[in-house]
Amino acid sequence: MGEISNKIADFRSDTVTKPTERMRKAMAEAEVGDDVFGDDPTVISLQEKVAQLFEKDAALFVPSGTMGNQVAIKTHTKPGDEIIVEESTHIYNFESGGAAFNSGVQAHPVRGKDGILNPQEVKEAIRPKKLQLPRTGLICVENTHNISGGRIVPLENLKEIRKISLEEKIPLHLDGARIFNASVATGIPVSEYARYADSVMFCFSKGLGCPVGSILTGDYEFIEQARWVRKAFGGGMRQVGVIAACGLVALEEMIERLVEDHRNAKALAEGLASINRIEVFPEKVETNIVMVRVKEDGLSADSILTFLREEGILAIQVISKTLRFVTHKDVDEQDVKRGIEVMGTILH
Ligand code: TLP
Repeated sequence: MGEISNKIADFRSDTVTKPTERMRKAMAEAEVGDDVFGDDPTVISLQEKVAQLFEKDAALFVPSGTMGNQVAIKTHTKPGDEIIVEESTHIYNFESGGAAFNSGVQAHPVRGKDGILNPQEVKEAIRPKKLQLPRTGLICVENTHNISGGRIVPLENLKEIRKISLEEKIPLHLDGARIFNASVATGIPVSEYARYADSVMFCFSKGLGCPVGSILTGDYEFIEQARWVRKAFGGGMRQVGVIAACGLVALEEMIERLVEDHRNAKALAEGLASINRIEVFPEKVETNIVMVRVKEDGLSADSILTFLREEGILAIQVISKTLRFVTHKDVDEQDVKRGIEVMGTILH
C-alpha cells in the first residue's frame, strides 16, 4: 500500500518521542559546566524555571522519573517506614521494587477507583503510633494515573488527602510524571496541584518530547537533602546542560500542544469502542492514554499485539488482558485512523 502504511505508528508510550529540531539545536549550543560542582548554567536555569512554575523553593534535575520518585521516597522516609500508595501506581508496580531496595520501606497499597484514592481510606491506612507497628512515612499520589488510562486526580481529592497529610504530619509526594497532561486538560496550573504536595516529580521525557530527564521540586531543605541522595544513588551528572537544554525548550513550546495528544487519544478510543471483542470506554479518556480490554472470547492480547506489529502499529500490554495505546507528538490523526482500521480488521 501507500507511504502511510509503511510508517510505524508507535503507541507503546509517550516515552518514545524523539527530540524536536529545536531541541537538537539547543543541545548543540547549550552552555555547560560541571553540575556536581553546581556549575552548569543551563541546569541551574532549568531548575529555577521549574521551581518558579510550580511555586516551590527549588528543583533538582534527575536522569529519570523512577530516580525522581526514588530520591523523593528516600528523602522523606526512614528505613522500616511504610509508604501509602495507590495499588496500581508506578511507584508500587513498575520501579523494580525500588522503594524497598533503596529506602528499606514497605508499601501499604490502597485500592483507588480509577486510580483515585478515597481520602477516608488513606486516613484509615495511616498506622497508629504503636511500638510494634511500622511508622507511616509518606503518602504518594500519581497524577495523571497511568494504569487507569491517564485519569486525572481531581484537585478536590488531592486537597482532601493533603488535609489528612498535614493533620497527621506525613509528607505527600506527587508522582506527576504527566502532571502537564492533567494541567492542560483541566486548565488548572501545575502550581495549584503542587500546592498540595511537599514534593512533585515530573518527566520531560514523556509527552514533552525530551530524550532524557525528569525533575523533582520542593522546599529548600528537601531539595538540599535530595541532592545528596541523588549523588548517593549515582545520579550526579556532569555537563548535563546538554540535556537540560531540551527541558527549557519543552517548557516553552511542548506543553500547550498536549491538547492534540488528548484529542487523538479520544478519537482513538471512540473509534475502537465500536469494535466487538474488545472493551474501551472513551468517556474515561481524559488525557493521552487509552486502555483496551480484550474480551475472553477473542484473540489473546499477545496475538493482537503481534498482528498489529505486522501492520506497523505498536502498543503494549501493561496489565493482564489489557492493551495500552499512548498518544504523543510523534503519532498523528492518520496513525489513529490506521490504528482503528487495523484493529477492526484483526478483530472483525
Ligand atoms: N512509565 C512508563 C513505564 O514505566 C510504565 C510508561 O511507559 O508509562 N511515574 C509514572 C506515572 C510513569 O508512568 C513512569 C514511566 C514513571 C514514573 C517513571 O519514569 P521513567 O521511565 O523516566 O523512569
